[in-house]
Amino acid sequence: MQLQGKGARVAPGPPNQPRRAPQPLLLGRSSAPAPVSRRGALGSSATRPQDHAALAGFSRPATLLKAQEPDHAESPSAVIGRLKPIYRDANFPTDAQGRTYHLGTREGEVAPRILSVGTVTRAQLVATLLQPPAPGRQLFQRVSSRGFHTITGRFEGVPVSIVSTHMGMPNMDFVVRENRAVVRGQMAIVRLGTCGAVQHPAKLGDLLVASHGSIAVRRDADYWSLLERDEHQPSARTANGGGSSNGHTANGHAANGHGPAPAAPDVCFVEGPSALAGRRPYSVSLPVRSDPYLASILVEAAAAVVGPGRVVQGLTASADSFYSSQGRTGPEFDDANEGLLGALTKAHPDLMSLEMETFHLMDLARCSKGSIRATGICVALAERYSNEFMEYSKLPALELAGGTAALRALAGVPLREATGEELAAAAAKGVQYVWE
Ligand code: R1P
Repeated sequence: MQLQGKGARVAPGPPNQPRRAPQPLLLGRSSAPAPVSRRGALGSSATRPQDHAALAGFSRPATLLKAQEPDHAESPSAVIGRLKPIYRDANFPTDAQGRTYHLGTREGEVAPRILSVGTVTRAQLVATLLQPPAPGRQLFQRVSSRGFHTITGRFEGVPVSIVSTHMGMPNMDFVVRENRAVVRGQMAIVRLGTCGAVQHPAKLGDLLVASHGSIAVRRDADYWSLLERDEHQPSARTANGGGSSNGHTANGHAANGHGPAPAAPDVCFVEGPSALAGRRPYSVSLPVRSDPYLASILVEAAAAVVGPGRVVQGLTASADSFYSSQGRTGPEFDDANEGLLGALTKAHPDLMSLEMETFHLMDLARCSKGSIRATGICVALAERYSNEFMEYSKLPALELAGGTAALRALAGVPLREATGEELAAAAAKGVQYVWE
């Protein structure tokens, strides 16, 4: 799908511009969602031998280790620098304790209300707002071998988890799917990130709530592949021999002798009998929607924390890179992205921010058969329109402000509880909840 115009928005009646948020939207959703679809039973025949010799502290040959490997039920769980367990089920790997492959958590350790943050330091900072999950206990904390941190406690009495998600949509995929697998009943997930503000009224230090949903911006490598193919068929690419070696020119005009390219200069396509045939360097998805009620209480909570003048609602764009797909330019690479930001704000006047994860969170929530409610809030760390970057020392206070708002929204959103059947299955498995 290519850069496209407005008209396909699903969100209920958003305005055309990012806007300040003096009041909650009051777009409540009361209908019960469809039952949660659970994965099949664990324990397929697919076991995977581990080469433990490569891990720190083990110098014995892998063959010897395999022979001495303890029964999987006693294998230690996935923590940094330790022996890894045996995983079962190549389709959705978990260890004998039911711990997921990348996040390393199991049922009972993750609350149905999850705050997804980009960094470990943000997770630890926002976790200072939590109380212990149960009297006499510490906050539950787990670090997976892949560096995902999960912290579970209570916020205003409600069990919540904070998960450091790292960067990009693939990491969001791990976080959403693996947490979905270890939580029963409906879930709510809010992403608290940082972002670049792309236009007014969003400005440095504001809290930007993606209540209009998200689009995805992806670099299409085929564009350059097809350019290369055209290089080998020059007669197919250009009729007059003009233009740059890569098929597009500095002024945004098509290099095929067919006149100016369309208004968006990132759209540097070559027309005519060319392998490129109109392919564009970036694809932009249709919007996916935010959970309207969750977003509305998040806006309300954020406005209560920092004041309504510091909260903006609108659309966010999640890019598949920090650089090219967010319109950052430089001489080292041919990214053909000089006009990307302008094209995005032209096609989506309510676009307020660029970041890298919210789209995938909302996309998976949309596909979760009603089992996940999701939205996102970001601190505007940069202004792309002025090229200003916020003083970094101001970030922790804003992370705490956004974290407070997000935790309040998570604690306040109604969720369908696990069914009796689901709870019975958990009891049969001997699941112990860290917040009980
Ligand atoms: C890029 O620097 C990272 O910062 C933003 C982007 O989405 C990307 O993950 O969010 P976080 O601060 O949550 O990581």
